[in-house]
Amino acid sequence: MSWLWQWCCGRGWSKQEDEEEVISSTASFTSTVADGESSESSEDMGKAVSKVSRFFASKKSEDHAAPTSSTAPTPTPDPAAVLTPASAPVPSAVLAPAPTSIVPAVSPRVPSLHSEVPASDSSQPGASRCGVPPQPSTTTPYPASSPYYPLATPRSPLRRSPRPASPSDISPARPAPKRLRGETARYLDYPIFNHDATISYVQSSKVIFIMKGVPGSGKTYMVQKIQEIYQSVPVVVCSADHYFMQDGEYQFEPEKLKEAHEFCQQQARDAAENKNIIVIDNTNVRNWEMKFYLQLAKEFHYIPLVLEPQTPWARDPRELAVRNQHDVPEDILRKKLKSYQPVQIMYYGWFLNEMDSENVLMKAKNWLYEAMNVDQFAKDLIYRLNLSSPQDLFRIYSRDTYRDGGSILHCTAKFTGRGKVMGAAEYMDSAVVKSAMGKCFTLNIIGFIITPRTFGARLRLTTSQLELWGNDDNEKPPPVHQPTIVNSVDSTSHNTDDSAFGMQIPQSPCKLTTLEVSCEESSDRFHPTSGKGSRAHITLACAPGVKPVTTGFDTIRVVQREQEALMMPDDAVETYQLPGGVMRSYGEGLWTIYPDRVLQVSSMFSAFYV
Ligand code: 2AM
Repeated sequence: MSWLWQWCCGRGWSKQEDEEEVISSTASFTSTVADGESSESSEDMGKAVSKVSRFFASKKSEDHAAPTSSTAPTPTPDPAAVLTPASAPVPSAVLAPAPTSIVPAVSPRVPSLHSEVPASDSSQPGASRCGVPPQPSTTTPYPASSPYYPLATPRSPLRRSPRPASPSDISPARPAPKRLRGETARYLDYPIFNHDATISYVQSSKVIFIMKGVPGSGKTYMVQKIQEIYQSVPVVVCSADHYFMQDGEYQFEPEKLKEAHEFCQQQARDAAENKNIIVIDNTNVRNWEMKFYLQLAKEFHYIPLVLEPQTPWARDPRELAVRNQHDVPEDILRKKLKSYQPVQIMYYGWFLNEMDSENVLMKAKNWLYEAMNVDQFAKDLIYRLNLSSPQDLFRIYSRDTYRDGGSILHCTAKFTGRGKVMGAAEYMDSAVVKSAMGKCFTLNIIGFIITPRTFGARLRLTTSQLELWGNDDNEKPPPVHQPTIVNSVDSTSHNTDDSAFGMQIPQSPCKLTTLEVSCEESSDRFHPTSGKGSRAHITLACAPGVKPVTTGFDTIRVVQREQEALMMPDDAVETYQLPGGVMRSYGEGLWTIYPDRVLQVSSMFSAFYV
């Protein structure tokens, strides 16, 4: 504990070295204890911190007002119309009220989402071939302060005061001058900080940033940057440290660490009701510490993004000891680095916000209704799934097979299986993947694939998306097993209404970004993708007992059939006209819809963390 005592008494407090010091140091305490270090040392820490607190109390007059966080007023509904397949006679079940989107404020430096996002990926084939019509957008300014989360950003009450250090208090081995914090700014080369389309998309979505890093690595500096850049939308910073802040004073009680973390979790849960951005500012040295927040993200439809400072010294204990603003000594940092677990990722992909997820599901469902009007399609699926009516199909398909209960939609770019899949390590370490984390991309949905097992949206990836594509397009699909549906009555137990694979989102701060874009008639209509990236899809729903990965295999089968069909006469493949598109049957229950228009939707490249 001598380091802390030295820090309190010997070095004095300077106004320059502000809140990062305090928060980071407490983060160090909390995770030190959480990491299972001796309770004796925690007690020592507690005593030392009490001394710090008493010292702060005597310095109260120097305290600064805590920075405020912003919050949203009652959101304004966006009258954006929901697009259905062109001139489709919509069955009554589809005539649900169009979802309204809630439009958060857009930062003055960032143009509107619709003018920005498609332009961000102008290299993509879809964007260059298809004009993107401008879409009206409304903005709602948010007030600058939050009455609800006074502890959300209470970083400045504790300040160092100028106090001459006695030479005996400072170890001569430890260099006294700190590195300038501005230096950390050089390593903030992340899309969430410098890519306008991404900033705009994050402002219009629900994102949870989970910080991970040992003290001194630049974590807290990143949090401050997030607050700065996203100040126009509700951002809530949650930290176990906030629990120990009482009336502007830090009062650490080691025996209350559990409560502190529960408090942090409650803060996050409260914020998850309606805030755009949640930041979890804990050290998260071990992965289980993030578990609650990842679960929260799934439950409340947030896109998760774990942020680890990429400063060159982030893993260098000697350098961290110099840089951390609270004098955590090298040996403790070394221990922390030893127990530091790399993030575990099940898969990487492009994730849609909840409003777009709901909207894409609804549009897809409309296409399914259209397909139902084709007698051959209805009969084929009824026969293969042993259904008693076409409507049963809507009850059969669901998103229940997803572990997370089928929350937001995503397109898997690379399945890494916690790093165990071949090529996972190379993929995770590649510069292109690292630099794309958190970046906004426009996805082009060019069709739908319907089989007795799966219902998927098919994508055509752009050049920059293909760079991130890591799945095997030539993977041999396993033998087809038709799902066993005993009878249509039993099947209703899978889903009880015909909106079974839709999402029920009563209110959301997310903005709808889906756009339908007309395309020129092209010669590749019936074989729009092949080779790299041709497996790219979004699983919309699966039949009972069918795993989502099957959608990818069904997509591979369709691509193979399309290539085979190229060698056949035109009329060899059954083709049916739908309002706004064409449907084809490739046999064995493989049906494909080729819409006249591409459905563009924004997404964030991130990961499914475990
Ligand atoms: P999906 O992309 O078709 O939905 C969790 O299982 C997620 O990982 C699902 O989204 C699933 O497929 C994807 N997935 C599972 N196993 C996979 C595999 N072997 N290859 C590619 N994606 C896989």
